[in-house]
Order: sequence, then structure tokens, then C-alpha cells
Amino acid sequence: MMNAVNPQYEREDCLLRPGNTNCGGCGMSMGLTLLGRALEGETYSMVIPACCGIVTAGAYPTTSYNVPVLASTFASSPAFASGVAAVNELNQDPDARKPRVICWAGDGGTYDIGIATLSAAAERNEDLIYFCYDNEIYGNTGGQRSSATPVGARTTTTPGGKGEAKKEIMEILAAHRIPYAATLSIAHPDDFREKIRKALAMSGFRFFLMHAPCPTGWKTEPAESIELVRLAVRSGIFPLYEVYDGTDYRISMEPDGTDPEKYFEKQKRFQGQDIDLEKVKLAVTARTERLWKLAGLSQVDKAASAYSVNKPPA
Ligand SMILES: Cc1ncc(C[n+]2csc(CCOP(=O)(O)OP(=O)(O)O)c2C)c(N)n1
Ligand code: SF4
Ligand SMILES: [Mg+2]
Repeated sequence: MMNAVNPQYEREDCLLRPGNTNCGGCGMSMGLTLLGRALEGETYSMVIPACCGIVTAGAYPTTSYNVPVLASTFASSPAFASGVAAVNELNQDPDARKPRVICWAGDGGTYDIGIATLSAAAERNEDLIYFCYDNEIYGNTGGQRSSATPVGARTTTTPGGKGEAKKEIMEILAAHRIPYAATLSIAHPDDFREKIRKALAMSGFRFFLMHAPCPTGWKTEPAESIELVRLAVRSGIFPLYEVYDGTDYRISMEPDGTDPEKYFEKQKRFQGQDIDLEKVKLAVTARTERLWKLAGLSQVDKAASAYSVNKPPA
């Protein structure tokens, strides 16, 4: 496609070009930047369904993406990407580096409408790297609730706050026994990069879930996006962990006891609601303990662990 940007932005690791129309403080944009850096030196194309991420591309013949992008229907990106991976395989030059296929989809496309094609591609163990940037709403169409929206959050279709809990998509993917699944936070770029590099060294279906603050939908200050997702990790609201082969759980960072209230009070989507914070805290604790059990670690191990967001391992 035609390139209408200043050549100084044509860095090899630049995936998202400046001048795109994404909102200020968009977590998805920051995720694309980190992804581009982690994929430096790789040859890859992206498959993106209907979502903010495909609007990001902009109007033909210009594009805000620095790699080839294929737009799919809302529900079909994993199926579409499976086809692209198969064609790549057929065209593979044995002496050349293998081209990667990246699916980049929102929570609506992942947790809801795309879940059938996602499950099918995971079950076939297609050679794909699938990213869900989870902004916890249908952002592109005005901020409707999805099954990733957390309980209590106001959206355009839940004006009184959502009544249901967020779906545990990581557990659904783990049940497919795919080689690798991991959660990512844009507030932890080193962990982000390390996980992507690990995934690149594997083949088969690899799944990433990235917490993506959306100032427009969350009614938050754009400048606070990183701080918000950092609070989500520290409080245990968005745990960072990996799952190998669907069964081998490894905790990347341990919550440090930060009160979840600090996360809620910065977001107008949680204001005006009767959010039962005690209930939220209990749910966070229960999930943290479940993750520790799945990771095969007892409370004794946990107490002995020096691995926390405040205190990284030596
Ligand atoms: C079958 C179908 N239904 C509805 C739409 C309209 N639509 C386009 S994007 C979108 C929301 C996407 O939400 P999500 O996947 O979470 O991505 P985000 O917009 O939040 O980035 C919807 C409902 C569509 N394109 N196709
Ligand atoms: S609506 Fe949200 S996800 Fe979409 S571009 Fe704006 S901040 Fe990003
Ligand atoms: Mg979304």
C-alpha cells in the first residue's frame, strides 16, 4: 500500500505508524507498539476482524500499519488466519525465515462472536499467534457490553452496571491444551516482550490476552491508562501468568496487596453504582489462590516467593 508517512518513522520495529486515528491513551495502540518492538526482525502479516484495530488501518490507499493487514468479518479471524498460515506453508522457501501470522482481535471478536472459530483453530492447533486486546467493551460501535465486561461496569447496554462476571477466557483456551497462553500488560513491557519472544520460539496455536485500557469507553483520563493497568496487576484484578500445554500454569507476577478500590475509583464507568467492593476483593483473592493451586504452589511457596511486582526475582 501507499506510504504517506515521513521515512523517519519507517523503523523496522514500527508496527503502528504515527498519524492514526486511535483515541489518545488507547491501550490497544500501546499494545501494537510493544508488539512491533517484540517482533522486530520477523516477517509477519496480521489478520484483524471488525474492531477498533481494523479502523486503525485507515482509508485505502494509505495505512497506519507497517505490515500487510487482512481484514476479516467479525466472527472469522481465526479461520481466515488459518487459511493464511496454510498458504504461507505451501509457499515456504526452505531457506527463508518462516513468515508469522498474527491475529489481532478485540474482546467482542474473541469472547463472543468469534469464539466458535477461535475454538476450532485452537483445537486444530493452527500455527498462529492470536492476540485478544481486551478493552472490556465493543469499543468500535459505541461501547456496548461484552462477556469480557467486568461486573458493575456501566456500558451503553448496561447503563445500571453489568450484572454478570467477566468470562474466564484463559481457562477456556487452556482447556484446548494449546502449547502456550499468557496474559500481557502494557504496564509491564519487559514481561510483554519476553512472552512474545517465547511464543515465537514455539509453533502451533499461541494465545495472548492483553488488558487494553480504553479512555473513551471506560471514561478515564488518557494519561492514566498505564497507571490503571498497573493497578489492575498489582491488585490481582488482571493477573499476569502463563499456561503451557493447557495444564502447566506459571505465575508471572504476584499481586502486592494493592486495594482494588484504587483501580475502580479512577474510572467513571464504575461510578454511580453500588459496587460491592468486598465481594470484588473476595473474588480477586479466590482467583489468585486458584491460580496458585493450578501453578502447583502452596501458600507456603507463596509466602517464600520473592516474585512480586514490587520485588522482581533476583
Ligand atoms: C456480524 C457483525 N455484527 C456486528 C458488527 C458490528 N461491529 C463491528 S466492530 C464491533 C465491536 C467490536 O468489539 P471488540 O471485538 O471488542 O473490538 P473493539 O471495538 O472494542 O476494539 C461490532 C459490534 C459486525 N461488523 N459484524
Ligand atoms: S474506542 Fe477505545 S479501543 Fe477504540 S481506539 Fe478509542 S481508546 Fe482505543
Ligand atoms: Mg473490545
